[in-house]
Amino acid sequence: MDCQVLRVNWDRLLEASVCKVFNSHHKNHLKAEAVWEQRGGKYYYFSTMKSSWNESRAECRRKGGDLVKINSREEQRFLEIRVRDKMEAEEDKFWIGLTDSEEEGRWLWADGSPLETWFTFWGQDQPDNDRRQSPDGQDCARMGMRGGADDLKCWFDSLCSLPYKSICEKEAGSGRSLCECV
Ligand SMILES: [Ca+2]
Ligand SMILES: [Ca+2]
Repeated sequence: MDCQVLRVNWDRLLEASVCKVFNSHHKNHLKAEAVWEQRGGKYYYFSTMKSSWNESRAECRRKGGDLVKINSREEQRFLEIRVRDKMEAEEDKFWIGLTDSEEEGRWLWADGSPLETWFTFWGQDQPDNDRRQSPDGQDCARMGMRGGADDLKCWFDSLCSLPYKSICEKEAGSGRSLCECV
């Protein structure tokens, strides 16, 4: 075998190994991606793990997203229906990326943008910063009405430290790779 042939064979072997690793990684990636639901330009992940608002947010970020920010009535409608299907009890609501923990009454989305007062879906008499559970009041928002929400209004301010399910969101396309080896 001359040097040229050996080199070609070596290159092919190397390429095959690299592709094998790459493809296996890619398959795992696609598998992980499969639990995210795609809608419009976004992916949503409905976590069944219950944790505090802060922990839920950290978990969304570890997954490459953040707690959901709701930008349109259509998005609210989609989420309201999905959450309704997933709720197992009336209090089984899902954290969303909305908090007034920095300053009482000033609601911010997780990305720091303010909640527009004309674009809210608070449930009846919410937010009420109810202090019965804790003197801290209620500074984090959950959503969901098991029986369906009147005019999509199903946000509730709740005690941030309580463990609940959550909705993560990320941009479609983020963290994805294309395999060109096969
Ligand atoms: Ca509050
Ligand atoms: Ca409340």
